[in-house]
Amino acid sequence: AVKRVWWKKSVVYQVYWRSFYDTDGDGVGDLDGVIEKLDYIRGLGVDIIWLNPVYESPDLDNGYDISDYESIMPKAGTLETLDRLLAETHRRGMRLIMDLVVNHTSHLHPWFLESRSSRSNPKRDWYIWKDASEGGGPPNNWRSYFSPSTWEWDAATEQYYFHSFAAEQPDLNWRNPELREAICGMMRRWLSRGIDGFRLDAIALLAKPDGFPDAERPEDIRYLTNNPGLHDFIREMNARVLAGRDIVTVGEAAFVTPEEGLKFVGEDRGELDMLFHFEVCDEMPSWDMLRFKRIQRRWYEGLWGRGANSQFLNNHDHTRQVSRYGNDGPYRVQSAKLLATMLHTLPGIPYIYQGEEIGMTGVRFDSIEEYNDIAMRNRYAEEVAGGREPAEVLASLQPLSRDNSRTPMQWDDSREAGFTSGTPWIRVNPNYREINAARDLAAPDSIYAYYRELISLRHRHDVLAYGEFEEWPEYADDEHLYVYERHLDGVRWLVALNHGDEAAELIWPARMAGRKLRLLLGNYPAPALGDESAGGSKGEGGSEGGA
Ligand code: TEU
Repeated sequence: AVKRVWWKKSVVYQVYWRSFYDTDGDGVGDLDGVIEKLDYIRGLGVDIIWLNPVYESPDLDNGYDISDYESIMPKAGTLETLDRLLAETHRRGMRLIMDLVVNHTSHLHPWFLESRSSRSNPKRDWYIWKDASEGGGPPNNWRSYFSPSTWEWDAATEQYYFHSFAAEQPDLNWRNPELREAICGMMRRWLSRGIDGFRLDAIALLAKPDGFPDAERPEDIRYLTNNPGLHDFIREMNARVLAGRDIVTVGEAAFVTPEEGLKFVGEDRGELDMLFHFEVCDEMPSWDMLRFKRIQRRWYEGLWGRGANSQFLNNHDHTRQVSRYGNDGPYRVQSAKLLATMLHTLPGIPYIYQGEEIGMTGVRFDSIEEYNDIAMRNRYAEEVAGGREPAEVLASLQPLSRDNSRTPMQWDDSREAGFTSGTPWIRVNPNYREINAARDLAAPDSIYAYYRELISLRHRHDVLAYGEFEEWPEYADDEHLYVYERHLDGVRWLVALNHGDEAAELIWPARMAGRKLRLLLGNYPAPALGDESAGGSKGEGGSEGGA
């Protein structure tokens, strides 16, 4: 049976605070802004807030380059502001988990400044240093996520240091026990402050292979992830920090299969509670119904009853779902509701990325200068340096640029969408006059209202959190229709989704004859359900239901 625990009935809302709400007019969102908007978040019925990194940082990768784990970046606020945000979140019956980046630090972190100061410094081994290869170049041929090589030359001590991301983000050496204790101590102090858990950044990268052998195909960077020893580190972190507490943890685990995913979240593993896998976001650039169904089947079979999964299609690293996987044109509202229905009724805990609940869309800026994302800017520079036509490089990088999701939250149709009284750090999406929270809050059939209803259904009924998942075989190979049931203790909910551009009729299978159906929620005017399936008692909790 599926283990029952509070966070499985929860919905998580991700706050990318720098783009959420600016209260001091510097053009960057801040923690006071998050506090001011807590009622808006609570209005959805959200249970948990995931806050992107707010720690002291030079901000080259928007906070994912930490230079002090135990102070707050001034543009976000202070430790006092954070404590107030925590108290105000708890007062509203919500919890807050912090994003934690322990695979690497900023190159300006004091630990790294010491480590790079000399080969004999006590913290030298807190990072990964290697001599040049025979030919004088980098120790191996690996690419990093954000640059052509994972190795950066340090002239002062004449060695290379390792970085999975930008050169300004040196990887920590998790083989070093002192380093591990320093991280665990810091995590314990954050938990003592009252936070409710962590989102663990790039957690699948902590272990590196012995000897850093060359890769067959350097461009396929999965060699950075899931190396031997990884789970020893996570199990040790659990034993020394996480175990026995009323907290929740979610690990970002790129390039994992369901079998590997179970190692992170298996209830008998003593590691993490749930994970983000990226089979969709990393490996399905545009909507592919059949592929998505296969992915969902594999993860259900791999995890259900043994560990928890998340459900999401966008976040601060992936472009807006209604643009990438839906329709952000004339059918934007229906499409946003369709994607939400799917994410909130498939097995797993739903994560809402700020702005998704009002159907915010991706963006197309005119020049590379208007983009902020270090990953995109580094790649643009690399491709242009390699001789590709700049306009063509820009066009190729725009659809999946992380900045698509990082434009400011669109609060209303006043200047800068009500996000700031100053100049925003990144341009507001020009469609804010039509797409904004004020408009959705005023409209009973808005996307925001629909999300609130979906979340309420999850809270009022156990079937979404704990019910089995069963596709209708008649539609298993349908390219447009996704039809499945969730069932628990006699309650059966039918979800019928049409991802296609054409209207479609749901053929009622003979095996379902006599089954009564009652519409719970739909992104269209309540249909005249055929007489063979209509009927059923009005009101909540009937034995049949359908979204
Ligand atoms: O992202 C990690 C990362 O870039 C990959 O795991 C990628 O996100 C995954 O394959 C899905 O596409 C995290 C943060 O979310 C990101 O914002 C940071 O830039 C990065 O780590 C470095 O800290």
